[in-house]
Amino acid sequence: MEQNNDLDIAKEMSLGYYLTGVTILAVAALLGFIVRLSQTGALGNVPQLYYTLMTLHGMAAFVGWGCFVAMGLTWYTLVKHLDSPLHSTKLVMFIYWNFMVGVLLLVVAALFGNFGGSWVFLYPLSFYGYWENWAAFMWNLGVALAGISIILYGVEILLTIKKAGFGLLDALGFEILKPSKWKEGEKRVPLPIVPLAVIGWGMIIATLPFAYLLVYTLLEFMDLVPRMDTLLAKNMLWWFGHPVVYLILFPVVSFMYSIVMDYTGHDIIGEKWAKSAWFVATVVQNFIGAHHVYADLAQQQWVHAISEVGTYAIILPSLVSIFSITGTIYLYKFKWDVASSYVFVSLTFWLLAGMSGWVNATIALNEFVHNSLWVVAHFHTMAVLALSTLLFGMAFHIMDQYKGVYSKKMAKDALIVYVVSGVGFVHLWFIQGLWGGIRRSYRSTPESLNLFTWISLVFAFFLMFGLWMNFYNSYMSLTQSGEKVKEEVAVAAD
Ligand code: HEM
Ligand SMILES: [Cu+2]
Repeated sequence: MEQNNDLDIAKEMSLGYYLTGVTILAVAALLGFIVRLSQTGALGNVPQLYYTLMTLHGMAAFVGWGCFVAMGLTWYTLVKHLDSPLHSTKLVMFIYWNFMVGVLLLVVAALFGNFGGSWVFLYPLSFYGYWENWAAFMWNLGVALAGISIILYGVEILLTIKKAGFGLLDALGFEILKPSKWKEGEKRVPLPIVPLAVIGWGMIIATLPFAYLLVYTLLEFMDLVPRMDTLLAKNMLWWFGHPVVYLILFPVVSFMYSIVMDYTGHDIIGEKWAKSAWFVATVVQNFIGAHHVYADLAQQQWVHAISEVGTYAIILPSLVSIFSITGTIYLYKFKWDVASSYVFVSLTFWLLAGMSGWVNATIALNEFVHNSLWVVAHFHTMAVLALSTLLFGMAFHIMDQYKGVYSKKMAKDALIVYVVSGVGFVHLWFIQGLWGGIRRSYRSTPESLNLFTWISLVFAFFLMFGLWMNFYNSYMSLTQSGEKVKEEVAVAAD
């Protein structure tokens, strides 16, 4: 009874984060559409509009939706698989509200102060834009607040695991080194907990250099410190900037394990292999961010080399997980429903997006695609088709056990609308990128392919519409009632 209560609380926490995040996504998708439209020239010559809305779109979609919802759905997953309560629901509430204050500052900085330094706002860009100084200050402060929430998220995960009686090192995959743990009937860390522990630990480490950079920038705005070395600043940013992608991906893998376990009634196959791969991620995740600065010739060669090898190594957890999950679905009877359909699509695009990522990671190929629209295509394939899909899948899975899903049919239709249009949308970018189109350009590049931009708008519209269908369905599921309740009402009316 006690346990059920803890799970109910975690469910409400998770769905609260989710509903907020999906609302942010609904707006972010509209911004993305306007940004793409502005590149055609249809709105006139509007570079500032493009940069400001692109900056807000990137931050809102990636952090306000992706990271925030991945964080939110973690609460349920922890309690469910650890069979033990959260360490502190007060901390979970604080993380939420502190993050929201950060979001508010970001919105004000962009919409009222015109900040448009892109979502990574490479140092020292904050000091040199068409925007007001106060706006850049507020933007840096907003990101710093989100950063504090991210660190606390990591802390809450680790403390919850500890509270449940598991060793932290074991949860990070070190269990594979202990033969005694692998005897029949031994209690081991549940597999869905492992990616959560890895990202919890990873974010505590990686956010620190970034937080230093943000605080330094704030002090520099107050003329209290001199200009920092810009290459050092870039490395500090990317130390965090790469693994923050894992703040979405690793929880997504955890949710995928969890859903597949529920839908097959079996554990994921190859547990030891999967944990070995997570062990690699624990070690390597914080040493590869410099693959974002391959083009900086001032960087030492050995840093480039380590980043390339490390990036290849971090492919392991993805490959092993894709294999284990697919194997589990193949071997056991899999129930096809809303969440499982989303899992299937997510799994497919995770593999495909990984392939274009491998191109980016390879220095000899990166030379051709660096800062081109190819990169934008790669990360939208990942963010929209692989990660967002599964966040929806997991949210519907939890909603199903809450008041029910308002319309399962709509959830499945939305998946079709959004996948078909998403595939079209990203491929026009892939083509433009290979043709020399550069990213973050307020006009279509290459100019000769402006028609491609126009065509991509048709796909963008349906993509946005598909996301809105999920937004509407989620909102109705949580505020009105689920399908089950609807059916009961229909029966009562008969
Ligand atoms: C309807 C859906 C979407 C549309 C129409 C859209 C459109 C766009 C456009 C036009 C850009 C500018 C690319 C360039 O010219 O360099 C962009 C950038 C970006 N998008 Fe999206 N996008 C969508 C969904 C998403 C989602 C779901 C995410 C993340 C979860 C995301 C994350 C980003 C990021 C991080 C950037 C980079 C911003 C920057 O460079 O500062 N987008 N998107
Ligand atoms: Cu990266």
